[in-house]
Amino acid sequence: MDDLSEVKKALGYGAVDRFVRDGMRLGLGTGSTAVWAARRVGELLAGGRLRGIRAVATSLQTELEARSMGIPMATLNDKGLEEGVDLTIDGADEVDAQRLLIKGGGGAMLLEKIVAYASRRFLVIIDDSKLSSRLGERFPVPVEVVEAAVGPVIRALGRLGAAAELRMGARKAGPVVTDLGNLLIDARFRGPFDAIALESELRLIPGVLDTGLFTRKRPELLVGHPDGTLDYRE
Ligand code: A5P
Repeated sequence: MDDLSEVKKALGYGAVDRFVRDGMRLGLGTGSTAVWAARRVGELLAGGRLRGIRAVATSLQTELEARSMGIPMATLNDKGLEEGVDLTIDGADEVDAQRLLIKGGGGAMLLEKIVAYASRRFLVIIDDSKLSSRLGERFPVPVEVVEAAVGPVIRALGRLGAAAELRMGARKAGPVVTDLGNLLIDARFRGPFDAIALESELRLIPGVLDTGLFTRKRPELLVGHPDGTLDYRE
């Protein structure tokens, strides 16, 4: 299995088949890997092999995909979800040996973090290219900001040693606007950083809503390899 999209599909399907059970409240992640988990849930529900699911989407992408498959959708504000969700299945951009994450390549990290942190179990599904010896070595840290704070936040990130730039749309003029109506700044740090301290520091900058650093909830991992095997790390 050398096609990366086949590995992603195996991860999404494998995660659902191993961990999703009747009656669960589920968080459905965002991106080209997590979308396969939503598709598998939809397929099992349609075939009557899974029942009683209520799902919370982490993005418009996932919401549309899940609704098109007939998955019953809810929000964390709904009756019956006062305790959050049982399990969230989501992807990531980088995962280090301590299971600290960079997410937000798809710009959905704020909602992803809200749902992940409201989950009893948080399962991250990644192909093995996402395993990182130093967080930030390949992906910038995404920072979601209100529009009025773009300039000040870019300058504050510069003072912290990052090359920061506003994320621009592809096939859309101007910047990417998130599902929550905000803008994104990608911050590329040249050297190693303390992700836990950096997450806290960035959130203190006025106008920053959240970042793609996930350091407060260590996920379970399902790692996919090019030969098709999946490796579960608790
Ligand atoms: C979305 O904002 C991200 O956090 C995704 O979960 C992450 O970028 C992984 O996406 P892929 O599975 O498409 O690589």
